[in-house]
Amino acid sequence: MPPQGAERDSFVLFESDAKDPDVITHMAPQAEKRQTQIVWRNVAIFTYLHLGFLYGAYLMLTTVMWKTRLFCLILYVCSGLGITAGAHRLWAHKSYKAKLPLRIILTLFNTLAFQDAVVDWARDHRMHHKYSETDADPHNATRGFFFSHVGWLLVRKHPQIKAKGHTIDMSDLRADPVLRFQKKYYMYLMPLICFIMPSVVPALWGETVWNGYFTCAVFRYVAVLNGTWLVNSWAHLWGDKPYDRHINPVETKVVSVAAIGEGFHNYHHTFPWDYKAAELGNYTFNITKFFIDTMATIGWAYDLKTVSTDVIQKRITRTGDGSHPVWGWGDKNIPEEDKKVTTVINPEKEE
Ligand code: ST9
Ligand code: ZN
Ligand code: ZN
Repeated sequence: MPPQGAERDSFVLFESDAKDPDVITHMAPQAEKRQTQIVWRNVAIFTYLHLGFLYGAYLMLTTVMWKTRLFCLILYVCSGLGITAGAHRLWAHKSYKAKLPLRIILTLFNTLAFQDAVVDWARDHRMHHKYSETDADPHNATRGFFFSHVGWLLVRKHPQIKAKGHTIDMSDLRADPVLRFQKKYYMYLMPLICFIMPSVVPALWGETVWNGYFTCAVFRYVAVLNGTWLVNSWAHLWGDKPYDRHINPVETKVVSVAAIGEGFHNYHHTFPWDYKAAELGNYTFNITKFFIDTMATIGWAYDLKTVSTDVIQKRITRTGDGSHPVWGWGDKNIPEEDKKVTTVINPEKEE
């Protein structure tokens, strides 16, 4: 039963509850006709960056030194971790806690990724979970692949985002001095860490600054952006839903590789507080889990939250689509009574 009256505004939805008609009336209505105001400055910047990405890819395949290629890969993983282990799992979801040295490292990695200050990123991301697939979700995937991938960064935000924004409590992150420092000096830190440092460091082993800029800065930056955006687009459109078939997010290994462990999105939207952002967290597909586990062994990451196998199994049998490799419908271990209470959507018609 969702809370009533004023309390409802701070009620965090479990997304499958969105089927509840009482909750639906409370959620942001889908505007029949949306007025989109294109931000041409962003269109120009992202066009330039993507052309630079293509040129950087050409240099990566032809003239750059092996050390530069390796450095580019290391920067991809580090900036990726700044988003996955930092902005996403640590700060937006608080799925684990981090000691000061780790918070500083993740803030540096996060600035290397240039996806705006953590407090702003996490505010949009908390909106994405609370108001998933409505106009108050910044990258509402019901508006199609392009909008959820990059289009949402090319237009003014829907008024519902600003109207519902006050329901998101950000006081925890605003209280962190490391994040306050990042936000305050972002316009200096970001160009230095994301563009200047990756361009000049390769000069140490004889690479040109030109090559360093187009590969380790532009190519790497745009690659990480697209890896991230795929979680909003592809991972909300095409794949299996073993944990909750009522929501749009899916499981996709392709996106998991690009997004270093963030493609298990049906699981993540079902259990957003799990530090693995996946049920099993196989290291090949979830480098981020490997990183957090490693930090935990040296004591810099602690209070890692996860979900018990029992709870996951019950959820799979109650709301999954039957595609789970262990507890899918083909599994003899599923109790008959669980199968009886399961509704089959669009059942196959008998000839
Ligand atoms: C980028 C972000 O790319 C990507 C995020 C992706 C998230 C993915 C999540 C998936 C899970 C994790 C997977 C990780 C995988 C990683 C893989 C790595 C290998 N609540 O925004 P403004 C209010 S960034 C409350 O300007 P406009 C607020 O008052 C790329 N209030 O709106 C605000 O003022 P302030 C680099 C809100 O004017 C005011 O509105 N960055 C909220 O409509 C104005 O806000 C860029 O390119 C809210 N949520 O402009 C910048 N939002 O902030 C792109 C707003 O002072 N962005 N308000 O409080 C922009 O240029 C603009 O935001 C805009 C909208 C044009 C898009
Ligand atoms: Zn999502
Ligand atoms: Zn999330």
